[in-house]
Amino acid sequence: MKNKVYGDHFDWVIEKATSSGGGPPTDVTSGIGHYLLLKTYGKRNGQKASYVSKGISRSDNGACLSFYYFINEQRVGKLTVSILSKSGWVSTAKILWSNTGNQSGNWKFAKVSLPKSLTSQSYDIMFTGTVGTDNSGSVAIDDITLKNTGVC
Ligand SMILES: [Ca+2]
Repeated sequence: MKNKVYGDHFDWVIEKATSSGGGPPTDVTSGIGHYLLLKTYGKRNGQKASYVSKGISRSDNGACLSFYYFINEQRVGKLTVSILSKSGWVSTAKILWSNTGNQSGNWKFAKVSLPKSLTSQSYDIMFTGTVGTDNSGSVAIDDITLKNTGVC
């Protein structure tokens, strides 16, 4: 995965689960592990950070992306998952999934089907966090899994 994406404003950070770090107090994997965190504190409404895979091989059967996400309050921000695919010189981004705040302080599970029409050439998955009007909360992601054996 790479963190420096053209046009975004800041970076996701890998953070250890703690009750004092501003992110969720536990991670999904073990409770005391790490997660990807969008630190919204000090950022402005509309600022973005993107995290992108490094070239996923094509799959003729489609793929299934799953992950856990955490958006602890309303107005904190938005999480968007996009697929970036290349056709010749043209690169297109298509939004596959999006969600905003008010997730009541829990980790939620998400599953996204990638139909074979989108995976017939190599592609990338991009997670984008956008800061909302309330920058006192946080957005986090954990346990990202991609299965290339078919849609979900
Ligand atoms: Ca974890």
